[in-house]
Amino acid sequence: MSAFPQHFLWGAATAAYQVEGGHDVDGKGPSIWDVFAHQPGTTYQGTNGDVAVDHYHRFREDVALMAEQGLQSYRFSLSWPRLFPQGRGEINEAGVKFYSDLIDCLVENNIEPMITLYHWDLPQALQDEGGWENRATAEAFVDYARLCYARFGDRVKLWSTFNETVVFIGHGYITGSHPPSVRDPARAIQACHHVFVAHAAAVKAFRASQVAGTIGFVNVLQTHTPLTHSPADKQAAALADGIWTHWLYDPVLKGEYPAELLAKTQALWNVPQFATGDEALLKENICDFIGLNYYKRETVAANDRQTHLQANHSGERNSGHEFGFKDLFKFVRNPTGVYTDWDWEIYPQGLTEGILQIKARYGDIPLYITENGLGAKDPVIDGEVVDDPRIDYLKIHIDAIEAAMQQGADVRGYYPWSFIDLLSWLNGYQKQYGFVYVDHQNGLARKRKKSFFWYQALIASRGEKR
Ligand code: BGP
Repeated sequence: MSAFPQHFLWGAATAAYQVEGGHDVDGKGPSIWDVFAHQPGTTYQGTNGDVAVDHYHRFREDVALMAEQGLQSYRFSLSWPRLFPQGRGEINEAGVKFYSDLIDCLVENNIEPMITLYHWDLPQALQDEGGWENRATAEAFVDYARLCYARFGDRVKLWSTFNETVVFIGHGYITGSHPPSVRDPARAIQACHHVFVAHAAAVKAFRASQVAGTIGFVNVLQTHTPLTHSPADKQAAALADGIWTHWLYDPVLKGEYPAELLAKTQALWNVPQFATGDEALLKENICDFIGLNYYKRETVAANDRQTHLQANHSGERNSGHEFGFKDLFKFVRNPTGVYTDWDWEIYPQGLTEGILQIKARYGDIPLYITENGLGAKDPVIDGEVVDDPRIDYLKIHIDAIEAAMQQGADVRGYYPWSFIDLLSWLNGYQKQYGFVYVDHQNGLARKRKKSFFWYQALIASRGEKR
């Protein structure tokens, strides 16, 4: 008997910029990713989401595939500039219609929609006014959220506000590899604070709305293991936990920042600066669940020098460099680890450990595994996509979730990344994650991979058949 209950949701995930395409059609405004990816040298071989896999025009075909696979839930994000081309003000009704039709199509096929309001594609018009560093962006976000609750809340019960602060703030404002390409920790901390304010205010607005559902926040779950037993490496791993995890989970699950770190950032840089009422807003609007995106763990060591991020975006092993913050910590290669071609360590136990760490720190909060998957160049044999490594990866991670549930964790759903092959932000279309292959040489034709049928059988058996 598996530990997965009848009501457990077996789903899959995507995000707007990575699948939709239609970047400038039917009144959509530009997002920061549209602008960024059009600048030379920002992404792998100049790839962008202008067309992506054209889900905007082919969503009915894609939902039919989801239904055939037996998906019970589909996690996707809304493009804010498709709904508000200028970020606020005038509504683009064509954009509303697109999402409304998509939601109807899902519901008709008994697939529960799970909406992410923000998966990184901020309207460029708001970036031009300062983006997340400008508190007014948080206010615009709440108006945008209200529109979504009003137009889609009659059919959508599962909502989350933000996807992965560590990535869009960390890369946007610290490493500089995502828009708006800033490298300044103090600015990162203030921008991140406005994200927490936007989140809490959107949770408050959700509860004041008519929507009969739940709202959460999605974070990266990454466990940190010290490279050695030395006190310095142990301290480095603890710091990585503090900055990478507690700083980003505490405000949404406890309504406050971790006190020790807060004292440090305020002494160092005088951030985050709170406006009157922020503390109460965070405290009073703890979200209903947390979404966890798990791909890998990091091995951590003490570090005495600053290194700029140079990640592996080509899929050629060892083409990146180790990365760290001076006097805090660095991420290093685990000498005994098993790695993907993009140098991400495959370590399913980290998912069990991470879930249990969240439970230990935040109590019995409901959890959804909102992303998990293997990025790979899939093998093609006689025209069939034989993605056995993906099946193996997903299987051992489902086992890991089950182990956490057997130890009392309240996990309610699993959303492999991704339903369909899509654009990987900085790695192009060659880093494949999907159950469905997209043939870029043949009009973006869809093709079921081996993993499509494997997951279909798993869902039909409610997790028994792995
Ligand atoms: C997460 C993002 C996804 C997705 C995934 C895989 O951080 O939420 O949007 O892209 O990672 O990452 P990558 O595409 O870099 O391999």
